[in-house]
Amino acid sequence: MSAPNKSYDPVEVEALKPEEIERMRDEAVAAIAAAPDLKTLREVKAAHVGDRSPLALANRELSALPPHARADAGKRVGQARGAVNKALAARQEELEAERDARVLVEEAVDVTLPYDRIPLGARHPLTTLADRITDVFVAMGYEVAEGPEVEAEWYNFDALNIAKDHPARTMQDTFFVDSGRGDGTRLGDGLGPDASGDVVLRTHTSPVQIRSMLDREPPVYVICPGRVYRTDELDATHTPVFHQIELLAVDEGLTMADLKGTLDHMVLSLFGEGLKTRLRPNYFPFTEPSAEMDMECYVCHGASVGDPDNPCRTCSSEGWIELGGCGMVNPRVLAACGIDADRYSGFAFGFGIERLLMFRHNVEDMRDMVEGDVRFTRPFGMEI
Ligand code: FA5
Repeated sequence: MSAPNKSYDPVEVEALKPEEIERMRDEAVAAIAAAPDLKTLREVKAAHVGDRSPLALANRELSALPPHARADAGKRVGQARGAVNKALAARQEELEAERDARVLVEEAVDVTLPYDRIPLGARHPLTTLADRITDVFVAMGYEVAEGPEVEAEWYNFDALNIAKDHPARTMQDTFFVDSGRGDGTRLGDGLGPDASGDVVLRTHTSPVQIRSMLDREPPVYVICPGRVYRTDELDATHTPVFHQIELLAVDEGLTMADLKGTLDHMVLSLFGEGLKTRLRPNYFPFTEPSAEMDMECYVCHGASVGDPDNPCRTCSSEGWIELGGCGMVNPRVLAACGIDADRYSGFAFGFGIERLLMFRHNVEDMRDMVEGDVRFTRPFGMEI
């Protein structure tokens, strides 16, 4: 058996000659240093560090060497590759820093320049608040119902058990719509099941209850947001055009307890947990019994009552905030809509959105809501 060939000269492998390795290294380092941008550097990397690069090929030649010569040559190739990788990483960092600095300059925004855009519009806070309340009930399975703002007297008053001589039916409270015919005929003639009468700008959203019951078979669960009109002067707490939201539920076996539970759920959804509600006796012709709904003041929780040192602006130190009217639907109203009042009962409530917006968002003057000044609406953003 012949002895290992210790006289084998590694320089005979062309690619592994020391000067050849140095040349490859220097060429690679020079190309890296000359790369003007990251794209070129990527190409240089592929050419000098990639699988087919001269140093990678030289590395593969190592296995052709006898073991004793391999260590030296391997060290040289390894050092050369290390130097190239180091140069590559340094140049990469340098070029990235240059790019970042350039982007910062090129994409700089001068925030001191004058504002030259038309500000984006936003939904009116009354709309977003009405939508939020509506959503609370839609999530419970209620259907949204709407009706006309120009309404026949029958729907606005008669069907709701509001007597012909009720003060709300006078021109002091209600906007009547002229027939324009000049012959004394009334626009509402023929409108509504037994209708003869005038046409009015609806004074509340309650006529939508009537339309909903006439349009559907019970059970009826509707939520009715809408615009209403009254001959009130515009001042800090009144506007002649305002918004209400009405709720109506008609089903078998509904009681005041269902009304109270529904009210509690609404207050929880709009103001958070732990607030009490209460019902105070009241009178509405279309509900019997009727009540005013109050909620505990969500700011002072009643702590301001009798404490002149800590007055509460939200509830005027009353401890309670009045929400609106409610009650069990008067059986006469059910009957006017063809619903069997012995089998079905219902509850309803209605309240003003402007008033709710005032105490929920500390708006002090209702006129701000109607003047259309974006400085009022903008802080509400697109949310409520
Ligand atoms: C009604 O309009 C009843 N339809 C509510 C109702 C529905 C009771 C269902 C029972 C069952 P009232 O007239 O109180 O009720 O008006 C309700 C709310 O409208 C008031 O609480 C108030 O917040 C608001 N409101 C009344 N007039 C104005 C006004 N001029 N400007 C702004 N909001 C008003």
